[in-house]
Amino acid sequence: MSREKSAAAGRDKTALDKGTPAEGSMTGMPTVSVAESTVAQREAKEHTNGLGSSPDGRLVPDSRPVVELKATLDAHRGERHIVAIQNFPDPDAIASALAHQMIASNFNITVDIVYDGFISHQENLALVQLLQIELLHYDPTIDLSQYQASIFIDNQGTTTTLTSKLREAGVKPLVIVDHHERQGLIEAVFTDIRKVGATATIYAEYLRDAFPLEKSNPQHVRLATALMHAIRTETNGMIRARESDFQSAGYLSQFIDPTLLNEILNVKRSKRAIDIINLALEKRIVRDNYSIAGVGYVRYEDRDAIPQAADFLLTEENIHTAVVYGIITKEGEREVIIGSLRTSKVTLNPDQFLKSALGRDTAGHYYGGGKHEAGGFEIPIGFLSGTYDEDFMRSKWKIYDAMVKRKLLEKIGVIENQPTTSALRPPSVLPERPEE
Ligand SMILES: [Mn+2]
Repeated sequence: MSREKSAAAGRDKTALDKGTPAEGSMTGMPTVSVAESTVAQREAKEHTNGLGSSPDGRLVPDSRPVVELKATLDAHRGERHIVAIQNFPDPDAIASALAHQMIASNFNITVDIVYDGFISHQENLALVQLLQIELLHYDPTIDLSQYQASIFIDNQGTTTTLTSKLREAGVKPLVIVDHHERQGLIEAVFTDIRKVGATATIYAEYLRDAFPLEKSNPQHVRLATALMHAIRTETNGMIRARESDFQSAGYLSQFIDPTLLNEILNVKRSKRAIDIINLALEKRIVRDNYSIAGVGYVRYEDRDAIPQAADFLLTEENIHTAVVYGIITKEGEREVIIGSLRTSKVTLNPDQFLKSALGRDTAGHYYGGGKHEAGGFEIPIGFLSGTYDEDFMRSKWKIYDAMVKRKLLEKIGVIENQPTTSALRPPSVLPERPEE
């Protein structure tokens, strides 16, 4: 317990490393519930009636991280802070940052929530829009030196490219609140890193203990709804939740707007995304444990459904690699083939695979690339761009579909083993075969 409790207290590294001998005997436990200490602390709080110090000197309310957070923020009254969230913000980062913003406002601290990447998932866009959360997308015109301190929430500086930019601008880390493994890249004045299901769990606890929410305050209702959504997504719908996550969710449940939560969850399962996943299932061809699907024309807004479909195809038995692609259409913009690759095969390097399968354009740029376990590609349609009659659209898709499929199958090495056309022409892919 000592480890987790110290981590919960977030005081400093020495406290974390030392532990006391008496408690040390318990550190053999693989996981320790922070919630245990929370409950004990709450009992202590009841005994001591608030924030007074307890004579036994152990589980005093003052040891709660929120007390230290308050003191830290109090020492920085009236300042302007930046919350740096990861480059691809997820609900946990977004909701927790919002909670921090609201807590900091009690100390007249202005907080900007900034990310240096993309919000691409439909569900996250819905969260931001429905809950009226103001996120700033970093661009170089933002003068980072205007901030007196940086706050890292749901990350420790390793998953945001703002870390180095902030360092260069001389902005010092003040607060780190996270639930990932300790990464040690940056040091802050206040650090609260705990092994709980979500950062939102920690912020919900801060709120419960020191900044109580009110049901009549619509801002509070939105915040509670965002935090609840975060805990749910981070714990796979509470399946991986621990006691502390349930406690936080229990507290939040008094304030959430179920309709709003439902709306966010429904967007996550938007019909169009499901349709595209369905289409990928229908159109997929399976060769040597690879699953490949061309899904035809996809609206720009639904672009994110392509990686989701690839993720889904990967769940099929005996499939180690899935590729899904389609032609993205956007009014007034050039058409482009967008593809996603997902693999669970350790020896397959998505970057190399896509580069060597698809090659490069006349300017020498590769059409595709990737990282560990995932990759993507973009192939401009060029001269054939534009929406015309149905026949033309169908022919255009067939040509591109056949070409992409052929390149991938060649790379996999299955295409030489059989007549080209049979590999390219599973009935479901090309239902009406033109006479070529
Ligand atoms: Mn998280």
